[in-house]
Amino acid sequence: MTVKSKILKTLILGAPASGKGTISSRIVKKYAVEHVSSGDKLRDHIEKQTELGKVVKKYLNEGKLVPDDVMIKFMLTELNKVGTHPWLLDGFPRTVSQAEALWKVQPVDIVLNLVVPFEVIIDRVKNRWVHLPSGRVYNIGFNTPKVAGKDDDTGEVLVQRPDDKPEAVQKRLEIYESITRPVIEFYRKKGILKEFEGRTSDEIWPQVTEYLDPLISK
Ligand code: G5P
Ligand code: MG
Repeated sequence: MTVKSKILKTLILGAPASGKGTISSRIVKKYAVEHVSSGDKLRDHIEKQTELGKVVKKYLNEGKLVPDDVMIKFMLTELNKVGTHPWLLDGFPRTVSQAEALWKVQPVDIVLNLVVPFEVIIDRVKNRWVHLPSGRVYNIGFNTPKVAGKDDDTGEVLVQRPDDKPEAVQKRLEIYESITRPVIEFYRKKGILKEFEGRTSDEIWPQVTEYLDPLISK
């Protein structure tokens, strides 16, 4: 059942492939919030070969961060488009400068941080398949598509992400450790951080609902 949300502005943080997209899609199904994923939006621009897509393609393919000035301008514009509807932001902010810029214009209410061991992550990206137009993700053996290589809803083709190649994954995890981890501390100091630990999304999901349920009006 979809219920009306009292939570207006939520962030989901976590290392690359920690399950942010997976947990976000469950949150969206259960609570009335709009999922805004920076990575999905950037991949859509790359696919459509827009001006922004051309600028950011190299960064994504190599697993590097898109420069702050580009990201801040892009994501604050995207959030404005959502207006007053409650949102769940995934993938942004991932530098302290981005977190500060967001805080100035849109202070968030709660921050969910997914804590998944790196060895689990490295194993799982090898089996990831994505439907680019919708951002739906599959993992062979976890949520295997009904027909191999095809999206369950549209039947369109699934692809593997260029940044899921081992060298790009390594780069993303290094960047996460050095540049994104301080963002967790930024929100811990604000007193709005809640952490969820587990090796699978099914282990993490009940913890998330237990935390969110009392914050939601039925
Ligand atoms: P993204 O797109 O934000 P990442 O690296 O943060 O990319 P990613 O890879 O999208 O995060 P996720 O959303 O945390 O991962 O995880 P997911 O997709 O749900 O799950 C990963 C896989 O595991 C899936 O196949 C899923 O089915 C599977 N899975 C989930 N749970 C389980 C489980 O329990 N068991 C198993 N076996 N499988 C499971 O950013 C991409 C790039 O965009 C740029 C950067 O270049 C970045 O590298 N970018 C930014 N640059 C600068 N600033 C920003 N703010 C930027 N935002 C994006
Ligand atoms: Mg994602």
